[in-house]
Amino acid sequence: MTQAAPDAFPTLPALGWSEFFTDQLTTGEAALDPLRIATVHRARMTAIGADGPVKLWLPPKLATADFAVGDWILAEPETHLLIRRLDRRALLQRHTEGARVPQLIAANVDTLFIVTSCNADFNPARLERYLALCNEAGTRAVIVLTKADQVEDPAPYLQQAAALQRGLEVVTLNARSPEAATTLAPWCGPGQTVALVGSSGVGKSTLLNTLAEKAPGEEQETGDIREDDAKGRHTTTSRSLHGIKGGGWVIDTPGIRTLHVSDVAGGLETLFAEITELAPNCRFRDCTHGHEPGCAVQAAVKAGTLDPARLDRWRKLVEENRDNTPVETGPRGNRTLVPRGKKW
Ligand SMILES: Nc1nc2c(ncn2[C@@H]2O[C@H](COP(=O)(O)OP(=O)(O)OP(=O)(O)O)[C@@H](O)[C@H]2O)c(=O)[nH]1
Ligand SMILES: [Mg+2]
Ligand SMILES: [Zn+2]
Repeated sequence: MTQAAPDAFPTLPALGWSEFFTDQLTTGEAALDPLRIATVHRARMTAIGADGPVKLWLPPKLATADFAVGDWILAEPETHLLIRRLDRRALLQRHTEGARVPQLIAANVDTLFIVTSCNADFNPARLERYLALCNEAGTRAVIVLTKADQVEDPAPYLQQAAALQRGLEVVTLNARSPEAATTLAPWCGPGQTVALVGSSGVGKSTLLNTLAEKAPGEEQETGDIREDDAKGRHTTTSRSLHGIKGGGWVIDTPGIRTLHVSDVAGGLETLFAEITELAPNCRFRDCTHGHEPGCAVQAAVKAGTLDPARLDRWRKLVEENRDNTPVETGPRGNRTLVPRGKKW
């Protein structure tokens, strides 16, 4: 009753709608409602439109697995029957062990907040995996270091994270404190969409509750972590979209156990730009930067300008990506998975 109308009824641009989506509409679709997917469950989906939240009806031929939180769809205004999904501006997805189709993390995200904590969760090799996935999707990445209030000095974590990719933005915060919203404000605001990803227990849902200023009872559930290794208990089990108090939208996701890389060759090139840029100076065009003579990358390691641990991690990710990525065989677009050595 006391809810302010502007919050309850966002305009389409405030919801993230842009010309990219308008351009996809055909004349026959003018009477349909554009809606943004807010939750995806096995048998049901909800969306948010200019008139607030709605429950969608799915025609039998459509499966919820084909939709991501953040997607724009068109629905019939009266019945909320889903007609079709609009093309995505960006899609964050990952390949999971044993599954043929990738798992959709979130769609039409402007900024991905890769969340880790100033504790035992912090792991440069794991963060690099998230960065590769994010680069591949063409999405801006920000590393968010939570639990800064739990350590004397968060600066060493910040420095290590900032070194993982050229120009990478890193922030430290206390996800429980309202100040966290101010720290993240540069990436939020009307029309902006951010998503939270990371291990279980790093504080994604805590941060969401702070950003959305959720009232008691409407909060995302949070869970405590194990004392010994800082691991969470996988409290959040589905993805969902929520309004940020100062404008914009935030997507909460379940904690990821293991992030495999697949189909992210371009993302790895950006992540490891300092290695990518040295490669043309190697004597051999197909240099593996191992023991070849005239290797510019090995020369950089010897000169102390490239961390050998970073080169080891580059090699591991490039090999894993090659092992897991389908290769073109035969007609264009006819992609099959050719196992090479170790599989997942
Ligand atoms: N002191 C402190 N505690 C935090 C911070 N962020 C999160 N926590 C606590 O860490 C625990 C885990 O937080 P959640 O928000 O449930 O973590 P999550 O990332 O959503 O975890 P999953 O849903 O399991 O993936 C809770 O007890 C939070 O109160 C922080 O910045 N500082
Ligand atoms: Mg959670
Ligand atoms: Zn080389």
